[in-house]
Amino acid sequence: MKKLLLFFVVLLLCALLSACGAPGPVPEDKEQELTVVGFSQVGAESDWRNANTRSMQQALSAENGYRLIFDDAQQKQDRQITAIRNFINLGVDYIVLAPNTETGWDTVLAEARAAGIPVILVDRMIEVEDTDLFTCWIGSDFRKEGDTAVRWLEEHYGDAPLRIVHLQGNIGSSAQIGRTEGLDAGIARHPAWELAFRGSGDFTQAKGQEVMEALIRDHTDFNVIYCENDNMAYGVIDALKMAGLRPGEDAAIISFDANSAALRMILDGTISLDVECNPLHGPRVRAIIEQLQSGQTPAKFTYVEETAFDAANLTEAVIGERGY
Ligand code: GYE
Repeated sequence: MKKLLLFFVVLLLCALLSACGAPGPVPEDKEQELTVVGFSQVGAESDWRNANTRSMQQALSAENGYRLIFDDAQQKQDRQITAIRNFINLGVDYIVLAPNTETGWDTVLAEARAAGIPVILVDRMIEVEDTDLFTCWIGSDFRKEGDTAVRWLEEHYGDAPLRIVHLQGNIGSSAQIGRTEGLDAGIARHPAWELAFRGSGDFTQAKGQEVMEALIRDHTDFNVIYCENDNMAYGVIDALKMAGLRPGEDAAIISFDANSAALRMILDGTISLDVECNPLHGPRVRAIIEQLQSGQTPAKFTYVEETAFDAANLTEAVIGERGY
């Protein structure tokens, strides 16, 4: 009798569970319909990066027909190489790579090619012997971003003496290389522009603040701070304020990315110029995958449209529409 009762209890439980749609593994046939994408992301060093990750996760969601395998490399190339090898072993349909630095990709990308897995590059560029090692690239023109910042400096200061503090992003990344090249070209054209200091803040707020604090201890003889991203600019601003200096008045702050928090700082005069860098690559990558799936050939290189903001053109509406 006890056994019979137990049998009915188990039966009832099973019926209840299936009625509630208890979570279980995705049925195999459903799973097989999903396009599997391995995404090797640089890290989570900045607001730009986090907005980029969210954009990829939203675009390559299960509802849209994808299974996204996400790997955060914590700004380390060797971790990205390991992630790519894992994706190859898993037999993913596509690999999306946001490369930390430009060089050192030939071997692992040759392995992906040998496995027949297309590699789509986003954000930063790579330098490889054979460009057939990747299917295509989509991202920003970082040199153009640097040139935009320099043009603004020229328009506002002309040939006036400038002592520029330059906080670089992580060395060897396209974003650092292009933005640095732009500034170097400007300095070369203007004998009165001097580099007061140059160092890397690795694109993070904490490092930006640390580098700036160390610098201010000995020198305050600068009037422009060129920060290669917003998060480093936030760190710099905190360091200046703690030292009793007034960002925006004692030194103009130039930044890159144009996150909404930084744009607000343009409205209150803390940041002078923010060159836009668009992180919303998710839908673009999805469109590329759809092109490939329907047998089309996407453009090898696609640069996204970007602008720049200062007090003269920025409005509340721009900030409201931003979403990151
Ligand atoms: O500017 C910075 C991020 O590669 C464009 O990386 C990206 C840069 C971006 O950490 O905030």
